[in-house]
Amino acid sequence: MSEKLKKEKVLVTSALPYANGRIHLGHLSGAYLPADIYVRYKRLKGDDVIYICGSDEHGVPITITADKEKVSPKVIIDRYHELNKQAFEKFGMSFDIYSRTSIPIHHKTAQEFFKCFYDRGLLVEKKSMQFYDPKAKMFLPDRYVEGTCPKCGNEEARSDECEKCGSLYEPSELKNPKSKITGETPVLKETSHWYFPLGKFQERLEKYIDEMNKKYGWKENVLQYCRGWFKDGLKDRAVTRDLDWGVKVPLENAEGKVIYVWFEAVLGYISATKELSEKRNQPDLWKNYWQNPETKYVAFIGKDNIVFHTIIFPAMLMAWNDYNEDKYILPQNVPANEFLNFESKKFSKSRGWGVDVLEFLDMFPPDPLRYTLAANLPENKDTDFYWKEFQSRNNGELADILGNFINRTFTFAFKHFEGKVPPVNELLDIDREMIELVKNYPAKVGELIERYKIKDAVFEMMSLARAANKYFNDSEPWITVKKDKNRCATTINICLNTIYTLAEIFEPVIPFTSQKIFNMLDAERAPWYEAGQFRLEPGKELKKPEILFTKIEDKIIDEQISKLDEEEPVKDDELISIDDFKKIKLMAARVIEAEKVPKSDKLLKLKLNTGDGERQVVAGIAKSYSPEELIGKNLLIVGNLKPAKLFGIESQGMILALDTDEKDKVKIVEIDSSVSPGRLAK
Ligand code: B3M
Ligand code: ZN
Repeated sequence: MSEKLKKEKVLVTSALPYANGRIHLGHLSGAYLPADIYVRYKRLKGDDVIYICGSDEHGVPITITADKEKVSPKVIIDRYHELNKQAFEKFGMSFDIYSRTSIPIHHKTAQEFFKCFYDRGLLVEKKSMQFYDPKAKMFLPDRYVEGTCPKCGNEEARSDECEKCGSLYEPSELKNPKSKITGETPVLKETSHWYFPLGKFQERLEKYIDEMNKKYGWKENVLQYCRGWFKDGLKDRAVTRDLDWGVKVPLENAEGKVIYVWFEAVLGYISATKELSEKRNQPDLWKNYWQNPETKYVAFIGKDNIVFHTIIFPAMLMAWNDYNEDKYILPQNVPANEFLNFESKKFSKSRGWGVDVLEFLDMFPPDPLRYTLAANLPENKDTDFYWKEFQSRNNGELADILGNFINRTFTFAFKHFEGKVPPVNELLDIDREMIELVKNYPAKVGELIERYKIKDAVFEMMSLARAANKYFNDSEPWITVKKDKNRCATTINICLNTIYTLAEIFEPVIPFTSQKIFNMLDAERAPWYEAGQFRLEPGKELKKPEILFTKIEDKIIDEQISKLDEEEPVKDDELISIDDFKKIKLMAARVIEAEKVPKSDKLLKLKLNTGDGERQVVAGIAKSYSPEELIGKNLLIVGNLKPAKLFGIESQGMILALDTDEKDKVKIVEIDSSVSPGRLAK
């Protein structure tokens, strides 16, 4: 049997989304749609696949949402688990199970791992200083504290992790910490936690990733990320938290402590598979995948989850395998995607930017969305969802290329061949070329999907539809039908068989439409690699064609775009009092000198006339203005800001500038040149 036809045992997981909000299009492009396409292809290929997902229902993201709404975490997880499950279903995600981490099986599994490591003396108990909010009377884990990242200066860094530069640090290293509950500056107070000695696994992890990469080709973005971690050296990681929502630490004297959400969430993949085994009444099912060295395990995630899937989870499994007879397999590949933005900006729930999946699917069918997202997956760099692109992919590609080809072929078959597959007669070169082309497509597309080049695979799928239209045009059946009906029959036979192949290779991307096409052909799906071999017998009756794609009018898209311009609502907790505002001294200042700050591409050093004298201000506007064009301009500045050092240069104020649609570009607030420097805003 050739390599590609060998049946594989495949375990696929997609990151477990937090059940604290609705999933949006960005989530789909990161960890879900690519996995679903991969899984659907693998199933058609005949591989033995299970596909696992579920809600991540513990951790601070959940408790924060619950606190905000003043309800229990249970209310939040029940609500969003249901909503997200529905959204995935409507979108056509073909999970074998969509489980949740609040179920008893999961708690038991996570506690077993913890207990095993604890009993073998692997976990180290350490006292440490953690942020404590004296007003709220509680330890503040992770995201309850915000401050400035000690590594990159990001002002919205979490207590132990910076999303911007990806570094992890001790809470005590965070600068200017603030409690998210009370807004107070928290104090550091002693507590004790158990630590997993990640450093002990560094050598083995490096070897594991290296081997997997050599054998299976890991993505460059993933490798880069891991190398960065190894270079810094892996450190002990606390695997417990002071919190009461989560999986309880299974030890005496551990009241008020739960297992760190990441340490148990990754095990959620295993517990979900156990739940599936129970549901299917096959108790050993999960072991057949997780503890079977023949299994190929692929973990689909977004880029912010890389370290947990390539380093922490594998280290946990290695540790388990060191002490137990029943050994787990490790991920064979972790094809993490970058992010999808929405109309050039990050998705943001709080700012109301972006569309969630259920909202989208209330307006449009799933397949055009699946196709648009798949054709533009952030595989190597961040990409964007644009309404206009969605429209043109639907109208110009799905409807005009794929839909049109199918439609005109069916119209011919019904009008001139009684709705039956006509016979093949003498073949000309043009026919032979088309037959050959079609035959090779499943392999071409399949190989790309195998290598996680899904975007390229989608491009190839549409190329076959393009080639099919060209074949139809070049064969001129509207002429041959009058002059040489045998010739016309051959053309239509080849077109119908091409439709069969299209229905199959497009199935992973547009499954709902693919099903309709198979219905129209009144045919069953073939094994993937046979889908290009002309399988429709002459004489076979066809079913009446259905509408496959509906064009989306400009009006509908313009409506969506105009919604974007609506003002973002200011929420209650963002309002400030007039007294707060009065604290800020806004004043006019004129630029007298300007120069670039060496080694920085963002900063300019300005000397300003402020009426009462001169001041030096460092401003992040170098990407928008040259030093020369600023001289003489009258600006608005914050005049009573505490001086700060930027790149070692003192800055005695802040220039006001507005953001623009272009990344890194701002517009300074200029004021009338007749206003003298030093004038105050009232
Ligand atoms: N819930 C983070 C996220 O939703 C986290 C993933 C868990 S995967 C085990 O992005
Ligand atoms: Zn940072």
